[in-house]
Amino acid sequence: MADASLLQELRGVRAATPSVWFMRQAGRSLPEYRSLREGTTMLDSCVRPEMAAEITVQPVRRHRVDAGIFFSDIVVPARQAGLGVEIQPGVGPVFDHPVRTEADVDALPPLGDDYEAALDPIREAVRLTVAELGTTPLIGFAGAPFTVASYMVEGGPSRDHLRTRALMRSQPEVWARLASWVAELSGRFLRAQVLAGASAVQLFDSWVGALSVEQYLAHVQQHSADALAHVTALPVPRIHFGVGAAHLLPQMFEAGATAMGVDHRLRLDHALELLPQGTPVQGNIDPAVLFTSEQARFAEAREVLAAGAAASGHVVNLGHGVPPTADPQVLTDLVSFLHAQGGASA
Ligand code: 1CP
Repeated sequence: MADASLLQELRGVRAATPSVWFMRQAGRSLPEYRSLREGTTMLDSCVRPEMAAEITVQPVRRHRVDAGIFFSDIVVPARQAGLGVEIQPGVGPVFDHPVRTEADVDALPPLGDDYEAALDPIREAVRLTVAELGTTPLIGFAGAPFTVASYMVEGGPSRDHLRTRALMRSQPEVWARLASWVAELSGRFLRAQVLAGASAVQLFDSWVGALSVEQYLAHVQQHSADALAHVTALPVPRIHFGVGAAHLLPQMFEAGATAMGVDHRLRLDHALELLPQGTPVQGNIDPAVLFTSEQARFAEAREVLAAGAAASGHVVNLGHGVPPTADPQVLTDLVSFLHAQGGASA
């Protein structure tokens, strides 16, 4: 069977019609999500295979996007490994015991057979999703070591990731052990999804933009590479994405990506100048245009297509996730608009 257009673009082969999916396409912007989730906590919904599969398929059905993004969260692996973590509504992931000292790192659970077994509901959810999606590809994902470790060190969401960045500088060996643990945690979560049927992966290093190039190279890049190494032997494209991380694009690519996700702060043609020739890119419609006139929205979509036209492959996405307040109809109409445009091969 021929690859879906979206996978072709990720492999650097242009298709006749633009391909599109949205980060956070599942979730709170959809009424069918809110009603299905009622009475179930976010993290419990991630380990109920039927529910996770249904939530993953909802936006594909509704918006006709070209891929599903597996419904889960970057802290699900930590939870399955036995850490106390919840997603607090309106806040985000919150850990019971922040990891800040050498003793805290010593106390992290080993990632042995118990962890592999705890990933069974994830494998089952992926299998159900892939069966339901048919020819539409499923993108698996994991959080990158810096972003996941930041939640663990800070205890929850943080604006500046100060404690994490201080740990990196003051106790680099403690940081390195924590980041290695997360790389193994996330890497095995990624691999489980691919072996169960996901046909591409995205490594989310959402908060890595907080780091300088020097700090990234010294303390983070190798750990992200270790996470991605869990799937490099498998035949799936590997997208790497960060927010506000334009200054890190080449280094993030070198961590073992095959395609780069770009946020809305950097035009795709400028991103291409920073990346090795032939790198497929993903992005980067400003989520703010979901709240403007249709005319402004479609103008932005056209500009993004034009800026990506020179790439070997381009998958359209938003520059970051769908805000919970977005009108779902606006997303559906944006997908139809994009599909009506000729691709770069046309
Ligand atoms: O109750 C709810 O509905 C909670 C909202 C929610 C959802 C729907 C959270 C809490 N996570 C998710 C699902 C999720 N998270 C997905 C799958 C669905 C999809 O994309 O369609 C994915 C890929 C993630 C990944 C994720 N979680 C990231 C990386 C992507 C990004 O947005 O940068 C991050 C940083 C998280 C942490 C997180 N989880 C949830 C929230 C509100 C946050 C961010 C909190 C913060 O500001 O730090």
